[in-house]
Amino acid sequence: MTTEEKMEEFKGANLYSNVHKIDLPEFYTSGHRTCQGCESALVMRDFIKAAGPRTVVTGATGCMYVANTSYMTTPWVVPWMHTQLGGGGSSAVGMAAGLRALMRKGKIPKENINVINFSGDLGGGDMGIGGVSMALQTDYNLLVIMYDNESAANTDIQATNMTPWGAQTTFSPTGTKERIMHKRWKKNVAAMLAVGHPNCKYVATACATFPPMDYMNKVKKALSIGGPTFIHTLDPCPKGWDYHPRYSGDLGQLAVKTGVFPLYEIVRGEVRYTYDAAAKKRVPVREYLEKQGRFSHFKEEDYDFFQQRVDEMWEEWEVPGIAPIRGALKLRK
Ligand SMILES: Cc1ncc(C[n+]2csc(CCOP(=O)(O)OP(=O)(O)O)c2C)c(N)n1
Ligand code: SF4
Ligand SMILES: [Mg+2]
Repeated sequence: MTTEEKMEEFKGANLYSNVHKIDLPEFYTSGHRTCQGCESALVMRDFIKAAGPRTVVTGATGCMYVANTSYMTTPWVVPWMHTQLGGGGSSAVGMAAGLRALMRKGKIPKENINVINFSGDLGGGDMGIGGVSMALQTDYNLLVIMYDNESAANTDIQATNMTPWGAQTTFSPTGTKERIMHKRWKKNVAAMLAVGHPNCKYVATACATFPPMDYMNKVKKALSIGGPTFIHTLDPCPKGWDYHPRYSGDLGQLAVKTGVFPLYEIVRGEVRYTYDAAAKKRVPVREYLEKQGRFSHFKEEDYDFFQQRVDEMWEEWEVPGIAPIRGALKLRK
Protein backbone atom coordinates (compact mmCIF):
# COMPACT_ATOMS: atom_id res chain seq x y z
CA MET A 1 0.00 0.00 0.00
CA THR A 2 1.41 3.42 -0.98
CA THR A 3 1.60 6.38 1.46
CA GLU A 4 -1.21 8.08 -0.49
CA GLU A 5 -3.43 5.01 -0.18
CA LYS A 6 -2.73 4.85 3.56
CA MET A 7 -3.66 8.53 3.99
CA GLU A 8 -6.84 7.93 1.97
CA GLU A 9 -7.72 4.89 4.09
CA PHE A 10 -7.96 7.00 7.26
CA LYS A 11 -9.25 10.17 5.61
CA GLY A 12 -12.28 10.33 7.90
CA ALA A 13 -10.09 10.03 10.99
CA ASN A 14 -8.81 13.64 10.74
CA LEU A 15 -5.28 12.59 11.64
CA TYR A 16 -2.94 15.22 13.03
CA SER A 17 -0.31 16.13 10.43
CA ASN A 18 1.83 18.19 12.85
CA VAL A 19 1.77 19.35 16.48
CA HIS A 20 0.24 22.71 15.57
CA LYS A 21 -2.87 20.88 14.37
CA ILE A 22 -3.52 19.19 17.73
CA ASP A 23 -6.83 20.35 19.24
CA LEU A 24 -6.48 22.81 22.12
CA PRO A 25 -9.47 21.83 24.34
CA GLU A 26 -8.58 19.53 27.25
CA PHE A 27 -10.97 16.85 28.54
CA TYR A 28 -8.55 15.48 31.18
CA THR A 29 -7.46 18.55 33.10
CA SER A 30 -6.35 19.51 36.61
CA GLY A 31 -7.67 17.62 39.62
CA HIS A 32 -5.62 14.44 39.49
CA ARG A 33 -2.90 13.27 41.84
CA THR A 34 -0.70 11.17 39.64
CA CYS A 35 3.06 11.34 40.29
CA GLN A 36 5.17 13.96 38.60
CA GLY A 37 6.32 12.52 35.24
CA CYS A 38 3.56 9.87 35.11
CA GLU A 39 3.18 8.81 31.48
CA SER A 40 -0.01 6.88 32.13
CA ALA A 41 -1.64 10.24 32.93
CA LEU A 42 -0.44 11.49 29.55
CA VAL A 43 -1.97 8.42 27.92
CA MET A 44 -5.31 9.49 29.46
CA ARG A 45 -4.96 13.15 28.49
CA ASP A 46 -3.98 12.38 24.91
CA PHE A 47 -6.57 9.71 24.13
CA ILE A 48 -9.44 11.91 25.21
CA LYS A 49 -8.01 14.88 23.32
CA ALA A 50 -7.83 12.73 20.18
CA ALA A 51 -11.31 11.27 20.76
CA GLY A 52 -13.06 14.54 21.64
CA PRO A 53 -16.01 15.36 23.90
CA ARG A 54 -18.59 12.93 22.44
CA THR A 55 -16.95 10.09 24.34
CA VAL A 56 -17.78 8.03 27.42
CA VAL A 57 -14.93 6.43 29.33
CA THR A 58 -14.82 3.42 31.63
CA GLY A 59 -11.72 2.82 33.73
CA ALA A 60 -10.58 -0.23 35.66
CA THR A 61 -9.16 -0.04 39.18
CA GLY A 62 -5.51 0.98 39.24
CA CYS A 63 -3.44 4.16 39.43
CA MET A 64 -5.53 5.78 36.71
CA TYR A 65 -8.69 5.20 38.72
CA VAL A 66 -7.42 5.94 42.21
CA ALA A 67 -5.22 8.95 41.46
CA ASN A 68 -7.91 10.42 39.22
CA THR A 69 -10.79 10.25 41.67
CA SER A 70 -9.63 11.67 44.97
CA TYR A 71 -12.71 12.49 47.00
CA MET A 72 -14.90 15.02 45.18
CA THR A 73 -12.31 15.84 42.51
CA THR A 74 -11.57 14.45 39.05
CA PRO A 75 -9.73 15.63 35.95
CA TRP A 76 -12.33 14.01 33.63
CA VAL A 77 -14.48 16.50 31.76
CA VAL A 78 -16.33 13.76 29.85
CA PRO A 79 -18.71 11.17 31.43
CA TRP A 80 -16.58 8.64 33.22
CA MET A 81 -17.29 5.41 35.12
CA HIS A 82 -15.15 3.20 37.34
CA THR A 83 -15.21 -0.56 36.87
CA GLN A 84 -13.74 -3.49 38.76
CA LEU A 85 -10.05 -4.40 38.21
CA GLY A 86 -10.74 -7.17 35.68
CA GLY A 87 -13.92 -5.59 34.31
CA GLY A 88 -12.55 -3.31 31.57
CA GLY A 89 -13.71 -5.27 28.52
CA SER A 90 -17.15 -6.12 29.90
CA SER A 91 -17.78 -2.54 31.04
CA ALA A 92 -17.07 -1.28 27.52
CA VAL A 93 -19.45 -3.87 26.02
CA GLY A 94 -22.16 -2.89 28.55
CA MET A 95 -21.69 0.81 27.85
CA ALA A 96 -21.77 0.36 24.06
CA ALA A 97 -24.81 -1.96 24.26
CA GLY A 98 -26.64 0.50 26.52
CA LEU A 99 -26.02 3.41 24.17
CA ARG A 100 -27.17 1.36 21.17
CA ALA A 101 -30.39 0.35 22.97
CA LEU A 102 -31.15 3.95 24.04
CA MET A 103 -30.68 5.14 20.46
CA ARG A 104 -32.81 2.31 19.03
CA LYS A 105 -35.63 3.19 21.44
CA GLY A 106 -35.36 6.86 20.50
CA LYS A 107 -34.47 7.88 24.06
CA ILE A 108 -31.32 9.67 22.95
CA PRO A 109 -30.51 11.09 19.50
CA LYS A 110 -28.69 8.81 17.06
CA GLU A 111 -25.07 9.92 16.88
CA ASN A 112 -21.60 8.48 17.01
CA ILE A 113 -20.51 8.30 20.66
CA ASN A 114 -17.06 6.81 21.31
CA VAL A 115 -16.80 4.19 24.06
CA ILE A 116 -13.29 3.84 25.46
CA ASN A 117 -12.12 1.63 28.30
CA PHE A 118 -8.72 1.96 29.90
CA SER A 119 -7.25 -0.86 31.96
CA GLY A 120 -3.77 -1.33 33.40
CA ASP A 121 -1.37 -4.17 32.61
CA LEU A 122 -2.60 -6.24 35.54
CA GLY A 123 -6.27 -5.29 35.07
CA GLY A 124 -6.42 -5.52 31.25
CA GLY A 125 -3.58 -7.86 30.34
CA ASP A 126 -3.70 -10.41 33.17
CA MET A 127 -6.81 -10.42 35.34
CA GLY A 128 -9.30 -9.01 32.81
CA ILE A 129 -7.95 -10.59 29.62
CA GLY A 130 -11.09 -12.77 29.26
CA GLY A 131 -13.38 -9.74 29.26
CA VAL A 132 -11.15 -7.91 26.78
CA SER A 133 -11.18 -10.99 24.54
CA MET A 134 -15.00 -11.10 24.64
CA ALA A 135 -15.20 -7.36 23.87
CA LEU A 136 -13.01 -7.82 20.79
CA GLN A 137 -15.38 -10.49 19.42
CA THR A 138 -18.48 -8.25 19.52
CA ASP A 139 -19.73 -5.89 16.80
CA TYR A 140 -19.75 -2.82 19.06
CA ASN A 141 -17.74 0.31 18.39
CA LEU A 142 -15.42 0.33 21.37
CA LEU A 143 -11.74 0.84 22.04
CA VAL A 144 -9.80 -0.80 24.88
CA ILE A 145 -6.55 0.94 25.82
CA MET A 146 -4.24 -1.12 28.01
CA TYR A 147 -1.92 1.36 29.71
CA ASP A 148 1.15 -0.60 30.72
CA ASN A 149 3.38 0.80 33.47
CA GLU A 150 4.83 -2.70 33.89
CA SER A 151 3.62 -3.32 37.44
CA ALA A 152 0.62 -3.22 39.72
CA ALA A 153 1.63 0.35 40.49
CA ASN A 154 -1.36 1.42 42.53
CA THR A 155 -0.77 -1.18 45.23
CA ASP A 156 2.94 -0.31 45.49
CA ILE A 157 4.65 -1.91 42.52
CA GLN A 158 4.04 -5.66 42.41
CA ALA A 159 5.20 -7.73 39.43
CA THR A 160 2.67 -8.51 36.69
CA ASN A 161 3.12 -10.56 33.52
CA MET A 162 4.05 -7.32 31.76
CA THR A 163 6.95 -6.59 34.16
CA PRO A 164 10.23 -7.06 32.27
CA TRP A 165 12.59 -9.92 33.04
CA GLY A 166 14.83 -9.23 36.03
CA ALA A 167 13.10 -6.05 37.25
CA GLN A 168 12.87 -5.44 40.97
CA THR A 169 9.36 -5.01 42.36
CA THR A 170 7.96 -5.48 45.84
CA PHE A 171 7.24 -9.10 44.76
CA SER A 172 10.71 -9.58 43.29
CA PRO A 173 13.37 -7.80 45.37
CA THR A 174 16.97 -8.71 44.63
CA GLY A 175 18.70 -10.72 47.35
CA THR A 176 22.05 -12.20 48.26
CA LYS A 177 21.02 -15.74 47.32
CA GLU A 178 19.00 -14.88 44.20
CA ARG A 179 19.97 -11.78 42.26
CA ILE A 180 17.18 -12.16 39.67
CA MET A 181 13.81 -12.88 41.22
CA HIS A 182 11.47 -12.03 38.34
CA LYS A 183 12.22 -14.66 35.72
CA ARG A 184 9.25 -14.37 33.35
CA TRP A 185 9.66 -12.70 29.94
CA LYS A 186 7.10 -9.97 29.21
CA LYS A 187 3.72 -11.19 27.96
CA ASN A 188 2.92 -10.30 24.34
CA VAL A 189 -0.64 -9.01 24.80
CA ALA A 190 -1.29 -6.88 21.69
CA ALA A 191 -0.05 -9.49 19.23
CA MET A 192 -1.92 -12.26 21.06
CA LEU A 193 -5.16 -10.29 20.81
CA ALA A 194 -4.57 -9.37 17.16
CA VAL A 195 -3.96 -12.96 16.11
CA GLY A 196 -6.88 -14.45 18.04
CA HIS A 197 -9.72 -12.02 17.28
CA PRO A 198 -10.88 -12.02 13.64
CA ASN A 199 -13.54 -9.35 14.31
CA CYS A 200 -10.99 -6.84 15.54
CA LYS A 201 -9.91 -4.56 12.68
CA TYR A 202 -7.29 -2.53 14.47
CA VAL A 203 -4.66 -3.40 17.09
CA ALA A 204 -1.69 -1.14 17.84
CA THR A 205 1.13 -0.56 20.28
CA ALA A 206 2.15 2.98 21.20
CA CYS A 207 4.21 5.19 23.45
CA ALA A 208 2.58 8.51 24.42
CA THR A 209 5.64 10.61 23.65
CA PHE A 210 7.42 8.83 20.81
CA PRO A 211 7.20 9.28 17.90
CA PRO A 212 5.30 12.56 18.42
CA MET A 213 1.56 12.30 17.66
CA ASP A 214 1.85 8.61 16.74
CA TYR A 215 -0.22 7.55 19.77
CA MET A 216 -2.94 10.17 19.27
CA ASN A 217 -3.25 9.28 15.60
CA LYS A 218 -3.53 5.60 16.49
CA VAL A 219 -6.45 6.45 18.79
CA LYS A 220 -8.08 8.38 15.92
CA LYS A 221 -7.52 5.47 13.54
CA ALA A 222 -8.97 2.94 15.97
CA LEU A 223 -12.09 5.06 16.50
CA SER A 224 -12.59 5.75 12.81
CA ILE A 225 -12.15 2.18 11.57
CA GLY A 226 -14.95 1.13 13.93
CA GLY A 227 -15.78 -2.15 15.63
CA PRO A 228 -13.89 -3.36 18.67
CA THR A 229 -10.27 -2.17 18.67
CA PHE A 230 -7.28 -2.40 21.02
CA ILE A 231 -4.20 -0.28 21.81
CA HIS A 232 -1.35 -1.22 24.16
CA THR A 233 0.73 1.72 25.45
CA LEU A 234 4.07 1.48 27.26
CA ASP A 235 4.15 4.09 30.05
CA PRO A 236 7.35 4.99 31.94
CA CYS A 237 6.49 5.24 35.66
CA PRO A 238 9.03 7.17 37.80
CA LYS A 239 7.92 5.48 41.01
CA GLY A 240 7.93 1.88 39.82
CA TRP A 241 10.87 2.12 37.42
CA ASP A 242 12.85 4.25 39.88
CA TYR A 243 14.23 7.26 37.97
CA HIS A 244 13.90 11.04 38.13
CA PRO A 245 10.51 12.17 36.70
CA ARG A 246 12.21 14.40 34.14
CA TYR A 247 13.36 11.33 32.16
CA SER A 248 9.98 9.78 31.33
CA GLY A 249 10.05 10.98 27.71
CA ASP A 250 13.65 9.80 27.24
CA LEU A 251 12.88 6.35 28.61
CA GLY A 252 9.83 5.88 26.38
CA GLN A 253 11.93 6.81 23.40
CA LEU A 254 14.73 4.42 24.45
CA ALA A 255 12.27 1.56 24.94
CA VAL A 256 11.34 1.94 21.26
CA LYS A 257 14.80 2.67 19.86
CA THR A 258 16.42 -0.27 21.66
CA GLY A 259 13.71 -2.51 20.19
CA VAL A 260 12.55 -3.56 23.68
CA PHE A 261 9.03 -2.29 22.91
CA PRO A 262 8.01 -2.90 19.27
CA LEU A 263 5.81 -0.20 17.73
CA TYR A 264 3.31 -1.33 15.12
CA GLU A 265 -0.28 -1.36 14.03
CA ILE A 266 -2.20 -4.28 12.58
CA VAL A 267 -4.90 -2.93 10.27
CA ARG A 268 -7.40 -5.56 9.07
CA GLY A 269 -4.72 -8.21 9.52
CA GLU A 270 -1.91 -6.26 7.82
CA VAL A 271 1.15 -5.45 9.95
CA ARG A 272 2.68 -1.97 9.65
CA TYR A 273 5.70 -1.04 11.71
CA THR A 274 5.48 2.53 12.95
CA TYR A 275 9.12 2.35 14.10
CA ASP A 276 11.01 -0.38 12.32
CA ALA A 277 13.58 -1.60 14.85
CA ALA A 278 14.49 -4.48 12.52
CA ALA A 279 15.59 -2.11 9.78
CA LYS A 280 17.12 0.63 11.95
CA LYS A 281 20.31 0.37 13.99
CA ARG A 282 19.05 -0.46 17.45
CA VAL A 283 20.41 1.33 20.53
CA PRO A 284 21.96 -1.24 22.96
CA VAL A 285 19.38 -2.24 25.61
CA ARG A 286 21.88 -1.40 28.33
CA GLU A 287 21.36 2.32 27.65
CA TYR A 288 17.68 1.90 28.49
CA LEU A 289 18.05 -0.48 31.44
CA GLU A 290 20.88 1.21 33.33
CA LYS A 291 18.89 4.44 33.67
CA GLN A 292 16.32 2.68 35.87
CA GLY A 293 16.80 1.76 39.53
CA ARG A 294 14.71 -1.39 39.11
CA PHE A 295 17.62 -2.90 37.12
CA SER A 296 20.41 -1.51 39.34
CA HIS A 297 21.36 -5.07 40.46
CA PHE A 298 22.09 -6.16 36.85
CA LYS A 299 25.50 -7.64 36.07
CA GLU A 300 27.12 -8.01 32.64
CA GLU A 301 25.51 -11.42 32.09
CA ASP A 302 22.05 -9.95 32.78
CA TYR A 303 22.48 -7.16 30.22
CA ASP A 304 23.79 -9.76 27.75
CA PHE A 305 20.81 -12.05 28.31
CA PHE A 306 18.35 -9.20 27.86
CA GLN A 307 20.10 -8.04 24.67
CA GLN A 308 20.12 -11.56 23.27
CA ARG A 309 16.35 -11.97 23.80
CA VAL A 310 15.62 -8.64 22.12
CA ASP A 311 17.93 -9.47 19.19
CA GLU A 312 16.16 -12.81 18.78
CA MET A 313 12.81 -11.02 18.67
CA TRP A 314 13.91 -8.82 15.76
CA GLU A 315 16.14 -11.23 13.89
CA GLU A 316 14.58 -14.66 14.28
CA TRP A 317 10.85 -14.30 14.80
CA GLU A 318 8.63 -14.99 11.80
CA VAL A 319 6.97 -11.57 12.21
CA PRO A 320 9.76 -9.52 13.87
CA GLY A 321 8.85 -8.06 17.26
CA ILE A 322 5.34 -9.52 17.02
CA ALA A 323 4.99 -13.28 16.48
CA PRO A 324 7.46 -15.59 18.26
CA ILE A 325 6.92 -18.38 15.73
CA ARG A 326 9.82 -19.92 13.86
CA GLY A 327 10.07 -22.35 10.99
CA ALA A 328 7.10 -21.42 8.77
CA LEU A 329 9.24 -19.55 6.24
CA LYS A 330 11.59 -22.55 5.98
CA LEU A 331 8.60 -24.86 5.40
CA ARG A 332 7.37 -22.72 2.49
CA LYS A 333 10.79 -22.69 0.75
C1 LIG B 1 -10.13 -8.26 42.32
C2 LIG B 1 -9.15 -7.30 42.89
N1 LIG B 1 -7.96 -7.76 43.36
C3 LIG B 1 -7.05 -6.89 43.86
C4 LIG B 1 -7.33 -5.55 43.92
C5 LIG B 1 -6.31 -4.59 44.50
N2 LIG B 1 -5.75 -3.74 43.46
C6 LIG B 1 -6.20 -2.49 43.21
S1 LIG B 1 -5.39 -1.69 42.00
C7 LIG B 1 -4.35 -3.02 41.81
C8 LIG B 1 -3.22 -2.95 40.82
C9 LIG B 1 -3.66 -2.75 39.40
O1 LIG B 1 -2.56 -2.84 38.54
P1 LIG B 1 -2.69 -2.38 37.03
O2 LIG B 1 -3.91 -2.91 36.41
O3 LIG B 1 -1.41 -2.70 36.35
O4 LIG B 1 -2.88 -0.79 37.15
P2 LIG B 1 -1.86 0.26 37.81
O5 LIG B 1 -2.16 0.31 39.27
O6 LIG B 1 -0.48 -0.22 37.53
O7 LIG B 1 -2.16 1.55 37.16
C10 LIG B 1 -4.66 -4.08 42.69
C11 LIG B 1 -3.95 -5.35 42.78
C12 LIG B 1 -8.59 -5.12 43.44
N3 LIG B 1 -8.95 -3.83 43.45
N4 LIG B 1 -9.47 -6.00 42.94
S1 SF4 C 1 2.93 5.09 40.49
FE1 SF4 C 1 3.47 5.26 38.30
S2 SF4 C 1 1.54 4.92 37.15
FE2 SF4 C 1 1.01 5.37 39.31
S3 SF4 C 1 0.61 7.58 39.34
FE3 SF4 C 1 2.77 7.28 39.90
S4 SF4 C 1 3.93 7.41 37.97
FE4 SF4 C 1 1.76 7.13 37.47
MG1 LIG D 1 0.18 -1.38 35.94
